[in-house]
Amino acid sequence: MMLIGVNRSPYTRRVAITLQAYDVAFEQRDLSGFADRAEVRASNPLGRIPALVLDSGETLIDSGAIVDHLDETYGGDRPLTPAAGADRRAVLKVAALMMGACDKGLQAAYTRNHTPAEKIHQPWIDDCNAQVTNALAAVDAMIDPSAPYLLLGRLTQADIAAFVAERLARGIGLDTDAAMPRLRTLTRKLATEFPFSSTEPPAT
Ligand SMILES: N[C@@H](CCC(=O)N[C@@H](CS)C(=O)NCC(=O)O)C(=O)O
Repeated sequence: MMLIGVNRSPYTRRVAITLQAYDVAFEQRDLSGFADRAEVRASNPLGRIPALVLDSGETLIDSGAIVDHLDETYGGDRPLTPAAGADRRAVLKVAALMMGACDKGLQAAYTRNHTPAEKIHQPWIDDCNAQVTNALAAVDAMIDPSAPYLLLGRLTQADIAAFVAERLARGIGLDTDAAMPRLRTLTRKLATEFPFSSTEPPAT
């Protein structure tokens, strides 16, 4: 199995953490959606990372679809996304909030990085960043500081999505220690666990 993408990408790292959590062997090609356009587009016509090439040769795209496949294939009776019911809805809601926060944070960053300076519309960037902040604050408010994980007393896709979103938020300058202290405490703890520590991207 080959994971295409760099772990700097919250979407790629979400998949890498999931593979490690399930103890699935995989190789990784550290390709970036922007620096390695042609190679990424050869795996995903949309030109985005991550893609996951299965041993059968089939290629999956989009982190949500990929983790869904991994949950189904390797999750057994305790998948990282519960199979049904209220627990499933709760995990999917946190994942949607957190991956949506990643989308908004990256929209702001792409606007800054890919738009001529005179065309940058700061209110749009501010609004994206406000959406990131609100989503993270909503998840922060769900956290019981005495619980080991965000939901269900065990590691789920909610923790993985919250981890990558909080990391992205810090990367774009949000002070999560001050604004989301419970979430930050959780991500500090998760960072010591193998699926998270082993997927830490190199410092740039
Ligand atoms: N919804 C997608 C988003 C993937 C995504 O936006 N990846 C970024 C890297 S962080 C990318 O490849 N961007 C290049 C582009 O959009 O052209 C997922 O969950 O996998």
